[in-house]
Amino acid sequence: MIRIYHRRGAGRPIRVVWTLEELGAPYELVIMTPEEAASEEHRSRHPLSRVPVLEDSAGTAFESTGLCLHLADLHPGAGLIPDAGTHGRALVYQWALFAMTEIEPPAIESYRRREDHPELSGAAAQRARGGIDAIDDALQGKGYLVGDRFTVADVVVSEVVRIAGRIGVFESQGRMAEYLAAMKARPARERATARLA
Ligand SMILES: N[C@@H](CCC(=O)N[C@@H](CS)C(=O)NCC(=O)O)C(=O)O
Repeated sequence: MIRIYHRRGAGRPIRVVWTLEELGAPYELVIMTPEEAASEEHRSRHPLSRVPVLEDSAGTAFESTGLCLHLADLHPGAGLIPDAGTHGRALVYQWALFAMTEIEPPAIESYRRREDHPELSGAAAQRARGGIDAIDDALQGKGYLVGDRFTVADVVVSEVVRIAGRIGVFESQGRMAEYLAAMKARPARERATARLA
């Protein structure tokens, strides 16, 4: 049985729990207090004491996007990820890693520096918005990022962009607002939200 470690209020574990819900795979969710997340026990699961962490009979693993990709791979029949070696698979890697490197870090930097260094914060927000604009362009005429079906890239990208919106780095409108609303309304995401509450 897969076990996912979450800390109440943490924004990234939903990526993994949503993926599990899309797959219909059984899992156990451990919701830790801040003290439990900071404990030596949790540090043995994650060297920086972060969440999410996945644990199964083989051991522990961390990094939300890596976990989503891994879970999709465990259930190839579910169609959440194209076959390894295909162009579709390359695009899933492309967008998931693009969100994690080109959008999430500058968005978080912008939020953290907003008071002590507004100029740096503004420049970082600009970088994050550039990445979000690229996603917006890729969604032109499409409901999903890769091909014509929902993939794990949509989980990662929509959650990263949603966090950027929540922390005030950009305001979603038009196509991006519609995309985020459609992703949020997926029954599997709603179940994930309810489990994490
Ligand atoms: N890149 C990591 C980031 C994990 C992360 O920073 N998680 C936050 C919660 S959303 C956390 O555990 N923060 C605790 C801390 O920074 O001490 C991932 O995507 O899994």
